[in-house]
Amino acid sequence: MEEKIFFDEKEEISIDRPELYRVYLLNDDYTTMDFVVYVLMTIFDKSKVEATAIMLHVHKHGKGLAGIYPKEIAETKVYQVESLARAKGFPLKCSIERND
Ligand code: TYC
Repeated sequence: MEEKIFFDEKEEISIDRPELYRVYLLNDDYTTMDFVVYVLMTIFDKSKVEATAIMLHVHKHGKGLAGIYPKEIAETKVYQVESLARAKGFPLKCSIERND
């Protein structure tokens, strides 16, 4: 997304802003609450209090926002979550949505 910023009539610069994507965690019946809190703290840099609140929101409502990032970083977060979960035998999944 390119945005032009005008300082006065003569001066003009262009800034490239990356498109941002929301990474959601999805609920399931098998991943433990402790593991979801651990994922939110280590991969999404949440405090224990924030991570617990997000995990409980996902548990109750089906999905919850873990973070908002440029596309490549969002995709990397999903890869990190899902491969760590798989390695531990959990079916935890994420989804990504453009943050319009
Ligand atoms: N529903 C899971 C349980 O009862 C906990 C859970 C929370 C799983 C959030 C996934 O993204 C998730 N153990």
